Amino acid sequence: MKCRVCRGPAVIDLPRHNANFCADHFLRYCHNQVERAIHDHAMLAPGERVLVAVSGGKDSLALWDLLGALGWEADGLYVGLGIGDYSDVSGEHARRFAADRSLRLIEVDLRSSYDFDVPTAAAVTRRVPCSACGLSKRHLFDKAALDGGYDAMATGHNLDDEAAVLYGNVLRWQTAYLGRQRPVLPAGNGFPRKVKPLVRLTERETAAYCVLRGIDYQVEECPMAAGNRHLGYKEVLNEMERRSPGTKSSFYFGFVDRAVDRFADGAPQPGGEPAPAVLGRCTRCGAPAESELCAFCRLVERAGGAEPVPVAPPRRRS
Ligand code: Q46
Ligand code: ZN
Ligand code: ZN
Repeated sequence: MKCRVCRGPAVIDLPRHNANFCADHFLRYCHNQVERAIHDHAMLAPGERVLVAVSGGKDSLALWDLLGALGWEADGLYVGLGIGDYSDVSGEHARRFAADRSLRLIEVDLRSSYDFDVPTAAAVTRRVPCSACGLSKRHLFDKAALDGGYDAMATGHNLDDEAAVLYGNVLRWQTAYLGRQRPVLPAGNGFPRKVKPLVRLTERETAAYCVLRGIDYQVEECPMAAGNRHLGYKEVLNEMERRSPGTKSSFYFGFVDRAVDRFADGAPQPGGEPAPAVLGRCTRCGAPAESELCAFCRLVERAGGAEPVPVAPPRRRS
């Protein structure tokens, strides 16, 4: 197996590009893909400050590393979710990455700041943990980005994540979500700009990037991921990709290039869905809200101070 560029020994094969790369040219490939995503979707302008949502996993640490390598001023934000050992180890990886590179990591801990954690919130609300978790992360990311005056909030969503979410939204024709599934969401209405610079890389590629760059990351799977539909969608898409390399990329980028505008706010909605509500402000925290309190403050009302529930040990990734 030889590198497509230099003909030296290759360390990775990328069937969807019909290419193999040596370590140096694979790292260059990753830089190029991220640069192209940022450029093609006008995610960031020169000199802008970025806040990276850091989980301690491969994608967010690869993203932070890549943005730095490409010259962006990027700080990290880690949210302590209180998911037992899984969160403890994830936090350690995030802190070590930042300390080793003298980067700034902002930390927010759900338990110490809001008196609840994700397992407790899931038990109290009787909803899947990812629902309370996603809601909390979105709220705290938005708040930190706005409070810190960052120009954009960057997340480590990769091509597999985006294709799986798109697949799920199409299966259920969730048109409001489809209209928002873009690699960049502009700032406005109390929200910061949100960008996904890894959309051109798969999770196998971000894992390989971390290994080649010597980045230690959380390899365990979140113990609360069971019931998360996206894992099943990823399996289906991986099988299709195996049979026909390039399927994920053409599915996702075909949608972004040719279909997402059809689902944008204001576009006629299939099934006569009502137009999205105009948001007011949360009377407690000032975040955008559909009622007196925003969804996060309502969650704090319900789960804050509740008896903590035990957490199952982490599951190793298959
Ligand atoms: S951390 Fe949170 Fe994920 Fe765990 S509870 Fe679900 S959303 S799976 S990225
Ligand atoms: Zn090479
Ligand atoms: Zn609020």
